Amino acid sequence: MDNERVAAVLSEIGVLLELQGENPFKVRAYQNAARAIEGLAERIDDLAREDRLQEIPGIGEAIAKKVATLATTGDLPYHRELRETVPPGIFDVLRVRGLGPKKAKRLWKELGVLDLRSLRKACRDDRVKDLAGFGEKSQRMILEGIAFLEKAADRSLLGEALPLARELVAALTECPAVQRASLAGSIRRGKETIGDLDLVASSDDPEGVMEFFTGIVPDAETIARGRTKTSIRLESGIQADLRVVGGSEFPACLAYFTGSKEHNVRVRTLAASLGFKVNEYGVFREGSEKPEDIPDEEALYRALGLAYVPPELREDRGEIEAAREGKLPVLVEERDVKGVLHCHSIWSDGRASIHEMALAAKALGMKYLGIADHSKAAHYAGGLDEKKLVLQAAEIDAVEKRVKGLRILRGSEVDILADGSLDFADEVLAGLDFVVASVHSKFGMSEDEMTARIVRAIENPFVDCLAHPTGRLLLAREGYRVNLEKVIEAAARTWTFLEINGNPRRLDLDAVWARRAAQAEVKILLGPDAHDTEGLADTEYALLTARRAWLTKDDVANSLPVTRLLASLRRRRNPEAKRARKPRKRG
Ligand code: DGT
Ligand code: CA
Ligand code: CA
Ligand code: ZN
Repeated sequence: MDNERVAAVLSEIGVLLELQGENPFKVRAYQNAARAIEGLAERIDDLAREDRLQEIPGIGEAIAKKVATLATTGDLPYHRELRETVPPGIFDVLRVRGLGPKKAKRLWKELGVLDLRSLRKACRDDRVKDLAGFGEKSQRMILEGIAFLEKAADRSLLGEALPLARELVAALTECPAVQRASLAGSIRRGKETIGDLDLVASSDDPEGVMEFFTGIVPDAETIARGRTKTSIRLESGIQADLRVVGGSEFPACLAYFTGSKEHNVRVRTLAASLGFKVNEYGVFREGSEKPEDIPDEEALYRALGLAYVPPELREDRGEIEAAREGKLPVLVEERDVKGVLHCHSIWSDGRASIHEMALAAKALGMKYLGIADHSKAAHYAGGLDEKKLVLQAAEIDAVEKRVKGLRILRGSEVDILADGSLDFADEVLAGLDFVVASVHSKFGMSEDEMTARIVRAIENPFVDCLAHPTGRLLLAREGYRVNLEKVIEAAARTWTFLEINGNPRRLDLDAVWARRAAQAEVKILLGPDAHDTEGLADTEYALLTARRAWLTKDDVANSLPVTRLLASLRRRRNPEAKRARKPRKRG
């Protein structure tokens, strides 16, 4: 069993013990063990085999025994038995924002809440508000939380779905009966969550393609099979729809099934006003059965007097007007991104050494890598204190000498404390190349308090970037309440970057807010928030979100070469330069 799975089981044991009202020390022991294993560089089953589990800090004899069983057999009877003592639906209840084990236990024992259904009923019957520790407001928030979860239930993360979808397209391309194949739907538009995967292919032998598709992955279940459309369900539960058309129909079909629905409606309306009909089979002059000659999507847009609209923009947010006037932005591209900041290492909760991260960044063609491990307040993530920060600097210098052609920048992901002050003194921050600041605690503040807290942090001249500005976790947790307009205003005034965090569970800022920030002349930093070498590739999800936000190369801070990036960071620390700043109007 891998470290992540073992850690998940231990953390669930902690929750189960808490639901049972076990003593807090025992609960905490399991939580700490889970975190320790999550942050481990070595494989847990190796440690178990070598009988070295007790070398892990925070793991005593009793837990080590259980971990050994779990890691080597993949099963832990103690866990299974514990699980049988609680209603299975309680785990859904725990996913509701604001409900931890203590509250869930009270709802269960005192109101008989067993799952989301009975929880909603208890709220609607007005029974939750009278429970100790709840109230009118929390009853309303619980109802909102349930609605959020239900909406999330049948969607998947882009980061989960995109790799699968690409594998399917690659496999289809190999099929001899397939001429062209492409992603379509929300996955092609780079949307942050995906309802299902849409694929489009062209062929003279649709039956052959469908036959191939139903067997494309061993464990897929065929939901529906037809001549033009076949749907399968992948092992992960994600559904994939494939449409197959003849070669000349491919571009229109691709455009149609790329959507969005709202974009398509606008395209069809425009087409009608020009005397055309557009559908999934082609572009037709009014009254004619014969399709226009449309070799690709570019030609389709051209036929309607439009510049080519990249899929990420097809949301009916002004792209049709811009395409007509030739004012579409030149979207930022992968090759524009010169390097990344906001990466973690084994110094805090990352799983790779600085050297490993550096080699991986270089292999990806990056010119610089920013190490921003957590600060001391983030003890759950093994945050660094001032002393360790100094030691880390020495290692960074040493690694930089070994890895030619890559600058390694010294940074910190410093916690924003409850009052908006920072976890490190200004003198400490001043010694770093860059600083990203973020909120990791006290999510329950009022909007005014949270906004004041974040704005104060942004106003610190050593804070270069606000990381994951809303704290949301897609499909799992809404962000904290914060007035983003005021955050953007403060960032613009102080030359502070705002991040699009590329972790597939975050994508924070989202495309709509990132666009508003850029319109206010705030530079956006694409941050992978990588915790291992593979995490560096999450920069791509931040990039897709940036493109959905209409961002150009100039809007993106890490499209700058390292010397100019560093110069720009130094400038914002200098109050003279800041005062001299003149607003520049966007063209
Ligand atoms: P999703 O799957 O919820 O993440 O979002 P989409 O955009 O992939 O939506 P989906 O899978 O229902 O349909 C794929 C595309 O097909 C959609 O973006 C546009 C097109 N489409 C589907 N149904 C309709 C429809 O009723 N009218 C129009 N105009 N287009 C449709
Ligand atoms: Ca879809
Ligand atoms: Ca679909
Ligand atoms: Zn963070």
